[in-house]
Amino acid sequence: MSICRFLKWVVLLLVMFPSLFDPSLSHFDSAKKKQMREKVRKMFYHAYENYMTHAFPHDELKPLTRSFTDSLSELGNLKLEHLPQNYNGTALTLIESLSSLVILGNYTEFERAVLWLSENLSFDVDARVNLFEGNIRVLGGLVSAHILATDSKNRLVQGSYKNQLLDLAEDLGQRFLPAFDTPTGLPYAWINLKYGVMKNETTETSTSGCGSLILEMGALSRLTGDPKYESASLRALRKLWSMRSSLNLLGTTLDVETGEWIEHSSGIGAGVDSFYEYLFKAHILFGKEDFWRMFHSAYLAVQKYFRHGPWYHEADMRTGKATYWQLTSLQAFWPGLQVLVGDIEAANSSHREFVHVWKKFGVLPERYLLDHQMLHPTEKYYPLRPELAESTFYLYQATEDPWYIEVGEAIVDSLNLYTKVEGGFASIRDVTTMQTEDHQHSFFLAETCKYLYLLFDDSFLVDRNYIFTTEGHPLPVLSAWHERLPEIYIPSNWTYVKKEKPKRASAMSLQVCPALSLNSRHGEQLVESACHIPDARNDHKCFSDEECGVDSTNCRRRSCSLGGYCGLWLII
Ligand code: DMJ
Repeated sequence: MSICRFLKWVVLLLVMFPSLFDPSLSHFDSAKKKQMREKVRKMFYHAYENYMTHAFPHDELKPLTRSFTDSLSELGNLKLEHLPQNYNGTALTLIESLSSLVILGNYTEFERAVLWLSENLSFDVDARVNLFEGNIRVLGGLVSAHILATDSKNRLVQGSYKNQLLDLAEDLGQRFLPAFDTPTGLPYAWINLKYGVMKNETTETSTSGCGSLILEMGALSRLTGDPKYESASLRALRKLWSMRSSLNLLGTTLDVETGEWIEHSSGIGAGVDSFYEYLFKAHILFGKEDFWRMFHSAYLAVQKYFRHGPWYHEADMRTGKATYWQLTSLQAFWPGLQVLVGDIEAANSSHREFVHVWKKFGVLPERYLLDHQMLHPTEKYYPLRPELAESTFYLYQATEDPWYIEVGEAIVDSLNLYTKVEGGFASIRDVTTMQTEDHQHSFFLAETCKYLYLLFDDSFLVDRNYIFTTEGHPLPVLSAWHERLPEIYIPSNWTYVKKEKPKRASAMSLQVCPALSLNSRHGEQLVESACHIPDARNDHKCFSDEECGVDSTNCRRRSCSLGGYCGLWLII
């Protein structure tokens, strides 16, 4: 080939495949991500279209029998035993799909869905709804979709949209308020959307049931200008926080009338998980110092009393003594939260353990007994939960380590292999037999597919500053919603992290271990995570002490062991 012809080929290739010559992204990586993104898109539509065909406007799809369940009234109760007779659903899965449709770029379907809901949805229904679930799935879905629909950048819904989703959200918020009418301000766990709190309603609720309302209710207040939603959820959160022990630990269940703890043991999983998440995310969204202070103490207490290496067990809030040594699939969200905080090394090491368990069983079992190294006898199920995909997405955003893409691929492959059926995606009843169950949970569309898609294609986040609610619904970080927005807090949102050198992990970490603040090189302030270890190598191993950062529990410098692992053992 003549030199001229060769150069012509090079130019042609450059024009057609620019990523071939992009040193930051190999062609292989970008092609792989594109291929995976398309696989996830197909998964989403397989789930969505089956729901629309066989279940809509009911709540959730039963993919094996291609029928439906009006499960909103029993959410939070996996057995769905007492479904009411005269409630016909509120299109829950459609509401949960709205923000995912936008992220997948399907504005036409988003607009169609918004208009349908605007004209047909009513919450004047005789359905007893779990306040926590109703808040994160329905209120969060509507508020987020309203913001996406009206965002001046997007203008996703043309002409005929007159804030109906916000009106619906406000109507729902009003219906939630009677739940807060207790002597403590802690809300009842269950509320009938038509009749309010039922006679003889249980007074038992969970920590997350009281502490995970502030993002959605706060956003509703900011959007409507009516402070009562934010006030009610804030009062509940403050009361809950006042019930912490001297170790800064909380229990799992409590009584809303008396304000007494019922279950003193707790961890970072079921019944508590999103309480921690919302303290931190409320700080990002609303900027209040208070949220940060609560989160900071709570986070350090978790690291001190629950963490055992990469694992998190449960402990008694009064003594800090370990109670249950169990891994639960809900705990897998924690590394994602740690990425937001800037504790990347801790995030990476526990994420790896969850991946190990996922690979061992093919999916994550609901509960695994760490002390006996066996599955919990009755909780062997996997209901299409998103948490591992969520953490994988956050870790990839923070590190750009291609290993996380491989993890995402493994998750996608197992979901397609074990849970995909002709009529949608089915939950797994027992991970040892992979027997399926007739339920496609709405969070599969709101979260599982969304986080997997964002892992492979984050274009939705470019030039946007969003945080995700615990149900995966995006809310914008707006200075107008901030009590106080000092400059350093702006990059605390992880969307900023990836644009910087990986060493500038998160401004938040500065506050986790404030004593070990910054080095200044070339006059530039490095906002390096106090707990950060560079995570760019495939084997995740360290070569020197400097690479190991600082332990977030006690703010001591970690060292690199002979085997190449970071830890505190050499300096204790
Ligand atoms: C989701 O509904 C939310 O993420 C919630 O906080 C707990 N987990 C489920 C899905 O597993």
